[in-house]
Amino acid sequence: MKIESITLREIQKRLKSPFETSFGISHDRRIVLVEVIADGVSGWGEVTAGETPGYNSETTDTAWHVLSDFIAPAAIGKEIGSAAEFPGLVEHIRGHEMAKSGLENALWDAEAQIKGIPLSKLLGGTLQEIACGVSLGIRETPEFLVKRVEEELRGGYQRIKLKIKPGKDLQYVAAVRKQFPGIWLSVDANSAYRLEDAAHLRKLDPFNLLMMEQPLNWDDIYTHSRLQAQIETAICLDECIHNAIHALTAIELKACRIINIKLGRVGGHAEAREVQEVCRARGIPVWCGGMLETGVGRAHNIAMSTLPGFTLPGDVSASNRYWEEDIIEPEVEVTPQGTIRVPTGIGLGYTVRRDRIERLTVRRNSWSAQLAAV
Ligand code: OSB
Ligand code: MG
Repeated sequence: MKIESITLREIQKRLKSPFETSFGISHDRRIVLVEVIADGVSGWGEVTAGETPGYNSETTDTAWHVLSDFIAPAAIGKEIGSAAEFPGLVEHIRGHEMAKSGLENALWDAEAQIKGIPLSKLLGGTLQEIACGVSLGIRETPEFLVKRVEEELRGGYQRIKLKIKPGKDLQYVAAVRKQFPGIWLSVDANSAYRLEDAAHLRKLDPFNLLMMEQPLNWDDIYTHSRLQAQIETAICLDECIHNAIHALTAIELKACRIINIKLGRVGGHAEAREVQEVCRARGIPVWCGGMLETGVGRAHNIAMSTLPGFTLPGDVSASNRYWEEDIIEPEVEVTPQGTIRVPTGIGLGYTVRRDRIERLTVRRNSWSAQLAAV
């Protein structure tokens, strides 16, 4: 595959409703989309960085900078055997996994189209339908949250995840658990607690949670191993796991019993597949996390979720939970059983709506192999 052109676009798009986590509130998204032309075929990827460095160290603007000044110049005009070789082109750039993932995933989409197969098949996926859960932001009161949970369960979702932070945890979990004793319920703290909170976090044990996601510091695997030894609830690591070696470290240290995989956080499909394999070989369930993506990122998440290690419902849910109008067609829909049917068309299996993207674009930058060669 020859990387003939790369185009970055920043689009701005308002979420239907604000989403509150322990690190802040997200409402107006600023999203970088990457379009690559390889062997004459156009592939799309999404950079999942947030507007602020509250989840990890990347932001929309750091991704724009690193893609524009380092990643695109390193990749333009290069010939690679497959998208799986892309990480080799950007090995010299430390970190910035979300920025790299935007271009790598666009190449995976292009390669699947060149080969005339769905992206899920190119990745080695086996599922035809994936199980869906939802992630619910922090609410004003436990009563509001219970109402939201009820709506999502009515929509068929198989697992409910509640965002928590100190002062907005026990009461909320207790209220939801009381109303819905039998559901798959989990919590996500996005690094809001410390090891000294172990006795407090142990109070969540009686609620029979499926998991507690990333309670402690975003880059600290070791202290999670200390916490896991003190609580019954299974810890799931999100922020801490940037690659397969991190996953192996966490498993061997017994820092978690479940891992969430996000394409952007691990740098793209190639590394995500490795993380999945490390976990699968050791009996650690994985599931696909979400970053409030548009349809482009969502379609990549769906393809990844078809790999055999993805045995728990993910955070990949319907487009209309996030957007008045998505940038793909058809939009991502969820069945009454809380599943998404994996598209069977080539590449992402959804049509990217260029007209809508153009309307939302606030800046753009392009590289072409001919110009790079001159
Ligand atoms: O930790 O999973 C997270 C959103 C932004 C940043 C981090 C996280 C989240 C979510 C939302 O939980 C998942 C989604 O619905 O896309
Ligand atoms: Mg999380």
